[in-house]
Amino acid sequence: MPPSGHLRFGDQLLDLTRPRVMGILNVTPDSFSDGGRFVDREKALEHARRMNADGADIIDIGGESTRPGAAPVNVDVELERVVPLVEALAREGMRICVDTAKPAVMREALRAGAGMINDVRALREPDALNVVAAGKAAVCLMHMQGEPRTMQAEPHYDDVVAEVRDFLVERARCCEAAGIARDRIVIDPGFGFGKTVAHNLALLRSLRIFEATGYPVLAGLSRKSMLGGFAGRDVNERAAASVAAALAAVARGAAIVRVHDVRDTVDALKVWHAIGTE
Ligand code: 7PJ
Repeated sequence: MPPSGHLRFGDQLLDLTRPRVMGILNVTPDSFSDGGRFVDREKALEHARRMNADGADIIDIGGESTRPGAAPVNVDVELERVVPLVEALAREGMRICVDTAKPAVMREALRAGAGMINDVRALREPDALNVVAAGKAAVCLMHMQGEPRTMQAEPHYDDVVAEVRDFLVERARCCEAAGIARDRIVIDPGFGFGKTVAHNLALLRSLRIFEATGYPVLAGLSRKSMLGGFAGRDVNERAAASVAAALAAVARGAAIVRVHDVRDTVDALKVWHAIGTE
C-alpha cells in the first residue's frame, strides 16, 4: 500500500509528497552545559528559531538523551526542560514534535501544543498508547533493540530488515487498534539503536521495504557514529556526511529526515528537487 501522501499533525495536514526536514533541538545538559537554566532556555529558543528560518518543517525537542550509554532522566526534570519550550515555540507557529518515551511528558507536551510525539520505544511504555490516542497528534514509532545503556554491546538479528519492519508494523497496528488513525503514524528503523554498521547499512539500503508498508518513513542518520567512521570525522564535523546520508535516505523513499544541520540539508534537498527523479 502506498503512503497516503500526508501526515495528520494535530489539526494540520502536512503534505508528504515532498521530503520534509525535522530539525533536532536537544535540551539535555550535555548539549547545553554552560550557564543556568534561563540561559539554556534562551539558547534553545534561539536555536529553534534559527532552524525554523533555515527551513525546518518540524522541530523535534528532546529532554532525555537516548545516545548509547546515556542514563535515564527523571520525569520532572524532563518536563521542566521540554514543556516551556513547546509552549513558546508552538505559540510562534512552529510545528513541534517531542522526543520522549514517558507518557507524562507526552501528555503535557500535547497540552502545550506539540503536534507530534517521537518515541524511540514506539509507545511501549504503559499508558503511552492511550495518551497519544486521546489526542490528535502524529506519532513516530522507532525501533530499538535493547536499552540505550547497553544496546550497542552485542546487537544481533537473524534478518535485520524483516525483524525491524515486522516490529514496526506490529506497533503501528497496535496504534490503529487503540484509535490512532493511520495517517497519524510514521515509522523509523532507528539507525544506531542496537545496530552495528552492517545492520544500519542493510536497513538504509532496504528503506523501500519500509516505505512499502504504507506508513511514511522517518530516517535519523544525522551525525551518527557510523558516518563518523566512514568520513573519519568527529561529531561536530559531520555535516557533509550527514547531508549525504539524508539524500541517500530520501532517494530510497524517506518522507522525513531528522537532522542537526537544517540549512545544509534544506539546500541539498532543493537541488535534489530541481534535478528531479526519473
Ligand atoms: C533518533 C531519534 C532517530 C528518531 C535520536 C541522535 C540520537 N528519534 N532520537 N529517530 N535518534 N525517531 O540523534 O544521535 O534516529 S537521539
